[in-house]
Amino acid sequence: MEKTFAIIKPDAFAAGSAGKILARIYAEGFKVVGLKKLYLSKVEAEGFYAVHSERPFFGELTDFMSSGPCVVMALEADNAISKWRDLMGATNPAEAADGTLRKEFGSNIGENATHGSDAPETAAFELGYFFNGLELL
Ligand code: FUP
Repeated sequence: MEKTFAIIKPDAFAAGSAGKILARIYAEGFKVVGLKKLYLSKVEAEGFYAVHSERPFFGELTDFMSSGPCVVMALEADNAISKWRDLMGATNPAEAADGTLRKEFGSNIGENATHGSDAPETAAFELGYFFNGLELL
């Protein structure tokens, strides 16, 4: 079993889509081992996305991620990292396949409803950024 880190981003949470997204997560066979609602500060969003700090969209991205509450989750499944990224779909909702979460709930490349770790190293960093060991029992 592998763990990955996922976010229901502020756009999807504000739209009232958190319940539908969680229902899909369970329907696809993930185990939810950690879950909490947070309202990130700008500094907390910058720390999370530090890997993108030199990218032109960093300011916009961290403004958006600190613009309202979100839901952070630790998901467990066989091949959870790629399984969750497949369920999310392409970064840009306009390019995401039918049936994916970003296609259904995303608006544009910035406001794209969900986040998921892209590799084991990023999953370890991101899970540790938001959850301590006791919270994932
Ligand atoms: P992903 O792994 O699919 O979330 O995509 P990236 O790691 O490439 O990008 C992280 C986030 O930055 C995206 F979810 C949305 C945002 N982003 C932009 O706002 N503009 C871009 O051109 C690319 C990404």
